[in-house]
Amino acid sequence: MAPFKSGFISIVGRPNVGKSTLFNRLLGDKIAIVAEKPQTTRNRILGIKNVEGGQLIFLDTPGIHQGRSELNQRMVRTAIASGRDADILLFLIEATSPLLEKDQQMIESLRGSSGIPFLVINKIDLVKRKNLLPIMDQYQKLHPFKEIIPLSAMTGDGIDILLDEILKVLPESPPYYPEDMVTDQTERFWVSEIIREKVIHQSYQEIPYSTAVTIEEFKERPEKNLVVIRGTIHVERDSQKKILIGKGGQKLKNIGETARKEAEALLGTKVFLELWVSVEKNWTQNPQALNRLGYLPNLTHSP
Ligand SMILES: Nc1nc2c(ncn2[C@@H]2O[C@H](COP(=O)(O)OP(=O)(O)OP(=O)(O)O)[C@@H](O)[C@H]2O)c(=O)[nH]1
Ligand SMILES: [Mg+2]
Repeated sequence: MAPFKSGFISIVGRPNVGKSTLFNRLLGDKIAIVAEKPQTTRNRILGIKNVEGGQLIFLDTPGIHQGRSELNQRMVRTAIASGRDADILLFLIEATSPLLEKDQQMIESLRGSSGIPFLVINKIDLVKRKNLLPIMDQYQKLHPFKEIIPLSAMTGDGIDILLDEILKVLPESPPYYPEDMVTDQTERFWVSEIIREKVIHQSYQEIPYSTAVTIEEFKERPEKNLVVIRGTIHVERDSQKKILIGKGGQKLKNIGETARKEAEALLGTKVFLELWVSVEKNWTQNPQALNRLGYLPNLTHSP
């Protein structure tokens, strides 16, 4: 019998190239939040996939970029730390806008990793096949990638090839996690992410990067098949609070409604969700506020 394989596979890349979409696709489920805008993912997100003869542990990470705020810097440190610990590193780029120089910086920042480097070219559904060859050629010269795999995280085209290649080089090891485990993050965390996603989807134009969500109460009432959740959406300015609440509270109500439905699907129970909006001036710059909101200096856990 072939030996069992298991290991950590980190997905790293610039913001908005499709890391979270790829992560969800690899796991076959919507786990990480996805948005049209950059800097959506803020934490390292872990997802476990069990296949015959192996356990693949994927890490979704924040986009690597040059943002200056303390939050941005913590996000980038998190991404780099997740990459360092990995057995396999998936450097994700997008076929629509390869940016050799910026990607070079990203690859440099992960030079210390012992992970086997793959280049994954995403969004091939948006380009002609013949346009891929020059991209592959350019990046090949940049770094000794073990594999270069073009795919579309959105349509799923090429995913099986990536999974096969990962399994080939994954180290022999017993599984790290029990077979019924999907992620190591708590339900509380996932509910906060669902709320944050709805805020992004429903108010991105007005409030780009400045919302955080905390869960104040998460009370299970099994006798009623109910979970009572109270969450707070933190914004940086009074004007943003006004926008989020909306006319007659309508916007906040819509956010709460859509988040509640998704939380119910996630938890498999009824959910009572109450949301508050609170102004936390300049929290993205303030180390103490960041700690309080759950964005600790190092947002990863080593295996
Ligand atoms: N056409 C197309 N769009 C894609 C593909 N993969 C991702 N997208 C879109 O690209 C946008 C960004 O996707 P995300 O998965 O949130 O990107 P990300 O790299 O996780 O972004 P950050 O977390 O902000 O760093 C979304 O609008 C996705 O729907 C793809 O294969 N094809
Ligand atoms: Mg993401």
